[in-house]
Amino acid sequence: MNLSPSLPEKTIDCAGKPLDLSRPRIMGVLNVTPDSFSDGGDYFTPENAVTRAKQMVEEGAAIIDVGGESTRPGAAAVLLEEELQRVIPVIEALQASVPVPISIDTRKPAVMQAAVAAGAGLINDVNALQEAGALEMAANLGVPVCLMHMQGSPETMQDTPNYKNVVDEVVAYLQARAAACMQYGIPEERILLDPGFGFGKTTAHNLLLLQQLERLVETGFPVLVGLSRKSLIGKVLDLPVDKRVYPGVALAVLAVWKGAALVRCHDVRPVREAIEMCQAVRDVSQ
Ligand code: 9MG
Repeated sequence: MNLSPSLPEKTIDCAGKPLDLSRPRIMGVLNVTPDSFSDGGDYFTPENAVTRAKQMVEEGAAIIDVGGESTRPGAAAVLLEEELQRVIPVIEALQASVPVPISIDTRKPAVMQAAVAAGAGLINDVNALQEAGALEMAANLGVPVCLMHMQGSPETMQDTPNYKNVVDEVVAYLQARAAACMQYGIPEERILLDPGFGFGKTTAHNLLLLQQLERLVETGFPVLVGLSRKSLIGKVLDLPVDKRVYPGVALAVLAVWKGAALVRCHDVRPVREAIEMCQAVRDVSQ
């Protein structure tokens, strides 16, 4: 069911800006941090952030994800005031200058609240709304949420990732978090799920999750994946961050082929062209 009858089926309402998920879409990454693993410090001012966001929209991004706290392995947590100072001026500037929805990548309920007041239309929480007060906040704000799986926290998650069956556990965890959201009044139409590639997972765990992504797609929730420039590429191909574009495109295509609805990435143009080709093959009929 679609919550907004005026919107086409599979379109979600991101605080007044539609996000059409009837075909695979791209979420462009905009890190407003000094220390993110691949673009830390590049888009720190609202002016630079707007320039970069406009470029990503022109290249085909359907939504821009703004984050003010690095979630790379080993990253230290950021204080609330610091995170607010980083993201709110950028979201205000983007809201006025880009036509697509803006999502806020945060774990903190107070940041969710301020970001939505500033114009964000989707909450992207790598902690799946587990912080105290996050479920209530997201339910009250009335915007869609992306729930991501992470084992541990960014500070320690890559120390000893451990699962009996990574696919079973990730799917069960995300289904339980979606159920918790619905108990708090977040309708299922506003929930997206993300297996959290690189978040408390070995290379084998990441590869298994992508190999069996259909398992998550079969839950019926739109699936978001973030594989762009991640260390699993570095581990398999022994490549530094700035040489991971082509394998990142290949992984995005695989994810879309398996049913992913939204691909979070830095390199928007090549990923958009590749997934459009992939979709053309999927769509063709006699
Ligand atoms: C913030 N962030 C970094 N990597 C991510 C991923 O893979 N998925 C989502 N939803 N957010 C991410």
